[in-house]
Amino acid sequence: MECLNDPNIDLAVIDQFYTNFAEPSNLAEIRVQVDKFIESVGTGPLVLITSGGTIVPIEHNTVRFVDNFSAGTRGSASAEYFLKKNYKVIFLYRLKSCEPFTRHFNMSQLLESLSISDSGLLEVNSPLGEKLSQIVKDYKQQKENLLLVTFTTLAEYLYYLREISFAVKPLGSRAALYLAAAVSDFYIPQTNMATHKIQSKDGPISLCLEIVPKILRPLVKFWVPAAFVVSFKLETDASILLDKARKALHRYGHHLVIANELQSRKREVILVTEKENQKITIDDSEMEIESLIVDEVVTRHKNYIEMGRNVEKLI
Ligand code: 9Z3
Repeated sequence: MECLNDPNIDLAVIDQFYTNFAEPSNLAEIRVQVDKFIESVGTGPLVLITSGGTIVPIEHNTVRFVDNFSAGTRGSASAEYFLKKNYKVIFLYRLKSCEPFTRHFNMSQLLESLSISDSGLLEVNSPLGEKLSQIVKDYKQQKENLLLVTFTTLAEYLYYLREISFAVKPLGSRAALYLAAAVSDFYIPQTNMATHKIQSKDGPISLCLEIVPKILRPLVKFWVPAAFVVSFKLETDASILLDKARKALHRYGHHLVIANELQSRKREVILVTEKENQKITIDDSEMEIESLIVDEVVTRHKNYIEMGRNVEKLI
């Protein structure tokens, strides 16, 4: 355990951990897309948002897997608010979880709102019509500023997160990471995994899941050392939430932990920094808490960039 305190060993432990998983076959292709997107950033800010839950397969030819509750609401809503604040957004999200813009309606609502006129033209009816035209406008205006990358498994998430972090590193403090995905803390090493669908005729099974090391540590220290990093801490027991959030802040040395409790996460969060705890609540059901969270994060990110400039001037 001692060796984990040595920053160099830390990286070696994580690199070793990655070898438990096969590299996604499209990793290089994703890197090309991300690099191209980053070229378009100019001198403005960029945020990498992670969103949705990861799956942990229990068979190589996966029929069954361990999943979690995350719907990707926090990440997808936040992406839209960052775009409104003129950020370029890389949205790394779980396939089939909520996406920016399309999250506002589902396919049946869309079909329900469409009709075909006598002349054969497709028409959109109220009440979705008005909402839809605003969403279409916003989407068309922002689509060049948004890059979508999907993952499904924990392994894909881990590889993409590391690769995209390497790609955004040169942006220095202009890059922010907003880690809202609900990432599994447990995994099954490939060597312990059944190749084919496990047969029920063989009787009950027990699963032994190993602990996923905390990759926030190498991420903050090595992958994106100058970026502004925001993580989320989720608990179901409110009495341990703040303590766990503060411990995460100290352990990883990043800038902000946003603490939320499962049941109240859409109405209340607490921003935890070295100096203070700031509670954000909403009671107006029309409002999304993400708009207030993103306001705060953007203000803090701007101050962080500015602080870096002032230090540069002094040197
Ligand atoms: C969060 O806490 C997110 O706010 C939610 C959003 C996943 C609760 P939804 O996707 O929910 O809108 O349904 N994300 C981070 C959860 C997490 O696993 N954090 C790790 C931890 O708590 C640290 S990075 O240990």
